Amino acid sequence: MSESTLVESDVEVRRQLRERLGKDGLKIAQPDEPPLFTRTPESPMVPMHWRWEDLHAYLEELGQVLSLEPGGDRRTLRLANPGLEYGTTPTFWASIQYINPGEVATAHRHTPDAFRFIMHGNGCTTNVEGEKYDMNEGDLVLTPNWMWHDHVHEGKEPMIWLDVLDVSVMKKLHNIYFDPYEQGTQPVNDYPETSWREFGSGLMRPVGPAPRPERNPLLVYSKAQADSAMELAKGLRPDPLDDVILEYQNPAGGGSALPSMSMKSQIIRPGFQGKAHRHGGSKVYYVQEGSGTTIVNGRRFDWNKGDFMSIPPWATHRHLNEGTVEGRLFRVDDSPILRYLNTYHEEVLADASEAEKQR
Ligand code: GTQ
Ligand code: FE2
Repeated sequence: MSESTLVESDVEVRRQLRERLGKDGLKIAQPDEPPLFTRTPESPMVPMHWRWEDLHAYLEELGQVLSLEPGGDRRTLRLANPGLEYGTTPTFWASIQYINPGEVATAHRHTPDAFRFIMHGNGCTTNVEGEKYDMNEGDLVLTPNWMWHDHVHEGKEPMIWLDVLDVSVMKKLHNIYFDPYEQGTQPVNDYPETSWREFGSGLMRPVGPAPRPERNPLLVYSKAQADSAMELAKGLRPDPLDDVILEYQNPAGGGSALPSMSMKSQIIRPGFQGKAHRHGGSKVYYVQEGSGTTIVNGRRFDWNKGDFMSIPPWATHRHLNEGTVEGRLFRVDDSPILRYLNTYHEEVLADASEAEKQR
């Protein structure tokens, strides 16, 4: 028998086995399946760049035409990846929430961890289990899983913020739980902003045993503190990949602020030419201020204030700034999950030209 006949008969044998085995809930590998064990990660997620001018126009429209009540009492514009069936990345949904003055996003709790990074406006408060926090531009507020939360807008202008939930991975794990609260909103504790008053300095903490790191005791990170930390970091040796970069840390133990999500602040200064690199996991960037450029798999994203970008797993990318103003990026990535699984890998490329060829 010739080799090609052998191969053809193998294909036929496997096809016939597929029929029979399938009825018993069994499978064997088929030749037409895409390979699972690729040398390096392959992802159907595509690099994305959303421009603020487009997002803003849609948001203003949604603010007019969508009421809050259906759809879980939230008005959100979700950043979807056309390569994925679900999510902004395999781990997250990043959405932009829009709330009009006087509106109430009613209380509930859910298993996905969430955070908000405030983009525009003021006067809206969020209540996380009785701790009521003002939300001002550039603040980061956490809603760790299963904590009750509601948002009440007492200000005069619409408010816009970024929400990120680790809902793609939670859905994959079939681990979504959700409870609505009996009332619309929660009562406020006698001593509001407790977590902030206890742990917000980042330097001091309440006396007694050290808090356990599993549950971040701090719910809010202020813009002012992040800004001063970033100013200090400008005096450090530039990071060859990310220029100036710091992580929002869990003050108990120093890990990421949430178990699945690492939030970071980055400044790309004029003249910076970052090294091309790739790593496991996915990330989403929000351009907090200024402008710059990120080249992802050979596609050039010239970003400006208010834009969003997403980077797929193992995509080659580098940051640069050919302009005259600093670019300030807020970012979330899922590196804590991969690190927990002892499989976070990063590669810095000496020569990006080959890897950067448009894929
Ligand atoms: O504000 O509680 O974007 O529960 C998605 C789900 C926001 C929220 C989202 C949510 C929220
Ligand atoms: Fe929520």
